[in-house]
Amino acid sequence: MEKNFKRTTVTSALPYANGPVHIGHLAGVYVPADIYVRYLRLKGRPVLFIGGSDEHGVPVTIRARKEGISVQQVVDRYHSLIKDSFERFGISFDIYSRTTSPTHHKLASDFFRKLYDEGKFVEQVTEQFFDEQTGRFLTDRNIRGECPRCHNLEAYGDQCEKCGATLSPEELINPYNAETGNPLVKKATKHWYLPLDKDQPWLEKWILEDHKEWRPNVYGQCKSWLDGGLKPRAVTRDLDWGIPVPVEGAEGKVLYVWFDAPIGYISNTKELCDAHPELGSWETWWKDPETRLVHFIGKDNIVFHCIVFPAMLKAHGDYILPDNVPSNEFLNLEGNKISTSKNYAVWLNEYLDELPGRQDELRYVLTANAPETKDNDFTWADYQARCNNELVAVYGNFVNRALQLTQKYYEGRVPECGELSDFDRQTLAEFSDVKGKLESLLENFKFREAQKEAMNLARIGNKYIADSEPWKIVKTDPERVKTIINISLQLTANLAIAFEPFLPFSSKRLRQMIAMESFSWEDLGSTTLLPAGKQLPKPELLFTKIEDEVVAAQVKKLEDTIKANEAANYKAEPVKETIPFEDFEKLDIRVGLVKACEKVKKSKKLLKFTLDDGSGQDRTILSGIAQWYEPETLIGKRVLFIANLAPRQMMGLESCGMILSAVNFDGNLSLTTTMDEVKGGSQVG
Ligand code: B3M
Ligand code: ZN
Repeated sequence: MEKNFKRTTVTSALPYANGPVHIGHLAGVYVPADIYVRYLRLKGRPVLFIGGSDEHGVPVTIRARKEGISVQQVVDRYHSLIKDSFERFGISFDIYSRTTSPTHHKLASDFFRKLYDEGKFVEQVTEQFFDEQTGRFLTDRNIRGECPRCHNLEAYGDQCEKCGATLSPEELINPYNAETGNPLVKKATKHWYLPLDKDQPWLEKWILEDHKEWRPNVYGQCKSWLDGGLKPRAVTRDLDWGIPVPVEGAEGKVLYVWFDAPIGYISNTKELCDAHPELGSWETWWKDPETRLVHFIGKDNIVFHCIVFPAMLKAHGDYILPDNVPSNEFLNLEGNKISTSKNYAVWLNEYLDELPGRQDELRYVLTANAPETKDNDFTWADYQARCNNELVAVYGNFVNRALQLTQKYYEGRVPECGELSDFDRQTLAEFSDVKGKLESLLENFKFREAQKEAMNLARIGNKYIADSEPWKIVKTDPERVKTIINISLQLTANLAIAFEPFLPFSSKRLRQMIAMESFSWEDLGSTTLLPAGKQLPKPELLFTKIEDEVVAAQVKKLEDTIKANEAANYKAEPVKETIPFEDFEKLDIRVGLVKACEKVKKSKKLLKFTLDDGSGQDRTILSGIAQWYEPETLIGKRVLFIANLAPRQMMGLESCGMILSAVNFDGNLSLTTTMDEVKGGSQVG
């Protein structure tokens, strides 16, 4: 149902303040939200863009205990890191606040209390796992124990990572606290539940009938929750970090993080509007039916934004419900899952430091490859290819040609546009419908397609200059060349507008290069943006290439992380069966001095060693370590070898013995040697 709204409240998921923001968050939530908001602002539509950090919940408390600092210190650190990175990256929030703010504590607490007073919750006492030594109740993920199926001793309360079984903490044998190792007991505790089962009928109508336009992934997830039948959900927890439950006798209990966090959107709007009366009352942005509410989120947050939060808003009364919840799927990284706990990610703060001034490059690639309908993969090779082949070679190249020719032929002054040829008209016609196309894509949250359309403008421009070849006719038909350059400059000005929501940094630079002081979205498609005679400053390059070394360094960083994780998780193979000493004595291990070493022809694996084994005669041994060592570098080294192994034929050569190497956890081989100088032929034992 199309409705005319007067204003839009845009929220983006509040990231947990337990680590920095990474490209997965950006692609899923913040870049699309920012594109949308920038577009609405350009259109002159009233909009607020609300962000903030989610500073409650269990993960921040775990991080604090691990690092031996207070939870407040953890959230302070990550809140300012995240806020600062978003700012540097051009995510144009109207406010970026936090859920530890006094405004939020009061608003969330009052929200709960109103529902409580009106009897909207059900109270229930249940038995939960409790650690008597720390005096804490535990969440499923913090409980470990023996898996009832495969007897893995480290299964989690919700899942066994060894056999893949989905578990509940009750099923674990000998459950213990994952952090402290303490055994757990069951203890009764009271909590407040939101009876979602009662909301089922109106939610079904509101989502399944009235919001068929929601993205299929969002609609589908809602449908499967609803089909499964909604159950009451606890909105309080036994925890000492969070917003205290404002009810007598609820000491030691706080609001569940997923109860307070979405209210954070409202609190942050209030904080903003209270400080800026010109924006009107915060209530207009949350309660007026003529306000459109849009939540940008990742796919793991769908149920909370489409079912739980609307049920809370409805229970409270007065509030509007979201009109759309554009949620993306996940972004992977070089074929692997992005993981905060495994430190496997491209972190925004590091990207900004390591590739300074390249915000738009990342924004471009994340949108071009956005996981709008399915999970997608970010690779550095694709990043480089898109930057170099699209931003530099298409957009940058067109702009640069238009501006350079203006300098060369007209000393930087915009030439007059003369009579149009058929080709000019055809080019301008291709151009004129771009505004409509972009608008319909952007309004329907199809950012990937929309950015493609904007890039298409630059392709049209490139083709226009290439086909009209002004450099060939500049002497013979100067009037025609003026028209060609004029049109190219008008197209350039259009690009600065079309790309503004997507690539705000380069758009701004481009506007400076064409001395365009003011502009609006409505100008898009116009061919008279730059008046003839206007003096343009000296142009610079809009984009520069991403060099191979830059990409190689980023790929190496990720590979190093994977290796570090593998090393951290490495468990040595179980020791083989015990043998008597006499069996060991049968082996004759010795030191050999490498006299010569070379590659074995036609073999990728083998090196041929010539050893001084103390016998006065050279000994030849072939060893499969060519992948790890350059043969020349081994000459003069002492290696350990088994001297009494029966000779073997390999690649037409006889190998007399076996050189010993250690096999690292990652499969890499390392030759063994002695600490001190030892003569060839010395026995090892
Ligand atoms: N902090 C979860 C997340 O970052 C949560 C979002 C809250 S939005 C109200 O995925
Ligand atoms: Zn198991």
